[in-house]
Amino acid sequence: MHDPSAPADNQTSLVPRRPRFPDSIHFQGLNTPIGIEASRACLPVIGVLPEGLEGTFFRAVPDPAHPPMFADDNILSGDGMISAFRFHDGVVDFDIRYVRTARYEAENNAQRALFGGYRNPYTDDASVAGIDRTVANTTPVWHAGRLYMTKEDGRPYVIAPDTLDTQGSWSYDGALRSETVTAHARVDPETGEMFLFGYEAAGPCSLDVSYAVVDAQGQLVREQWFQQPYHGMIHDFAITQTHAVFPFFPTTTDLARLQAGGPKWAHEQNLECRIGIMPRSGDVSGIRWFTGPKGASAFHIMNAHDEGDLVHLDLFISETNAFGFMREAGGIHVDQRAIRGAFERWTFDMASDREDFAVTVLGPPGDMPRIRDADCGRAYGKGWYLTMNPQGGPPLPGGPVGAAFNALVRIELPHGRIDLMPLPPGHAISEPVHVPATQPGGSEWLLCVVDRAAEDGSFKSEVWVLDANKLVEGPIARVQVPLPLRAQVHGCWVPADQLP
Ligand code: V55
Ligand code: FE
Repeated sequence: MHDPSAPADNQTSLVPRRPRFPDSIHFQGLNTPIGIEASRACLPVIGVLPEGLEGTFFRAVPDPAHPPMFADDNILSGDGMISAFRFHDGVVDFDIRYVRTARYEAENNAQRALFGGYRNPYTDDASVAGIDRTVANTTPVWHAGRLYMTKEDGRPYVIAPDTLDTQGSWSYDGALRSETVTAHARVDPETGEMFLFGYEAAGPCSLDVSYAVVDAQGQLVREQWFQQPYHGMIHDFAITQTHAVFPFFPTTTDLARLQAGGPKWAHEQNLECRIGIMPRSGDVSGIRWFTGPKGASAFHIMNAHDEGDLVHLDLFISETNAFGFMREAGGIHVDQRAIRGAFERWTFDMASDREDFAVTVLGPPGDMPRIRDADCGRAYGKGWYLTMNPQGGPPLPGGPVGAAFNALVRIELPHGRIDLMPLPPGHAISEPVHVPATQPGGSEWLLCVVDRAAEDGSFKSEVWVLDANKLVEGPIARVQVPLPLRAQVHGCWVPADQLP
């Protein structure tokens, strides 16, 4: 009798049992899925690790454990992995693990993707309805002795810093009402308080934004909600010593579009940006709204600070959204390399009732800024960020916009010297973490992953140790990593004396 399930000929038995990863920039180059959990002590080091560099560099990468349900999926959907580079006693130990989110566990049990499009629950397999769909892939956050992995579409997961075991989703013992928490928490260096917000706090496409404060002991002490002016994405925010600053850029979502299976975000070039500023310890009813240029976009803020009645906000602006898939969903078709931008200071006068603000250019375009943690919310003298050096050859394919940065900037502020550390062609650099000096006048360092394309198309990854004030001298030490590391989202440095 004919068996309909039998292969028709030998050919069909060669068809892969699983779908493949899609043929797009989100799964190629530095974005090639790796999915290897590993531990390795005493990585090879070229050069000499500086004395006093004791602590752990944690980093977050998205790395999809299964081929996605849809071919137009993007890198921001990848399962969160956390890695640790543990610097101690002149050696570096390395671990990398998946975050065991509820979503990771469900898909791991099924051995296939069950969650659908990027931040679109209406495209999920019916079997996972109601299961937390965050992938916790954006920033490792350290506060009050707790390590979190965060993503702006859900609540954080708590991770054991020594083993990288996932300890579960975190809601401050049930005190947190918001369904979402930003990946860009801000910690006041003097009070130790952590400031959080979450947009879509009441669920996908809700206009509710939460604003919360966690005290230095790790207790949630305050949470208030306000309404955002439109369904915009809010990736980062800022605090000063007296204000909280919420910038909204016109990349918007739409419930009907999601229900029809469409994309989460579309950039709207004709919509203005809006900036809400309130006393950071005050009531959300005290929020003041300012209006900025149409179609402008920013993901990351370097810092903010007060100067009398003025609030300065230093951020990386581009004239449209830097993510191709968010532009294209909004019908905007421009070449990635043609998009103009700058590192700008936006200055808001809280004493006047004007809706506009002053703009000053501080430096060349870029993103992925770092400051000394001790400078958060204060007037500050320097910062670091990544940029694109046009003389550095074609950028390596990788990261969410499809082109990896190839140079590091040190800038003295507000209008001081700018140093550039360009990488040789075929190299990519990830956002640095900053390691403060351990004694007054001592050296401060930057640690960052540098990826190099090999001739066979594979990648070699290293952690570079740089003197934060002598970038031109290049790396003091290069730590060789046994695996290619995917493009980093964000990282953090935890000094050894704070670790268990
Ligand atoms: C960003 C990253 C995300 C995300 C939304 O860098 C925005 C911006 C890694 O996840 O979901
Ligand atoms: Fe970010």
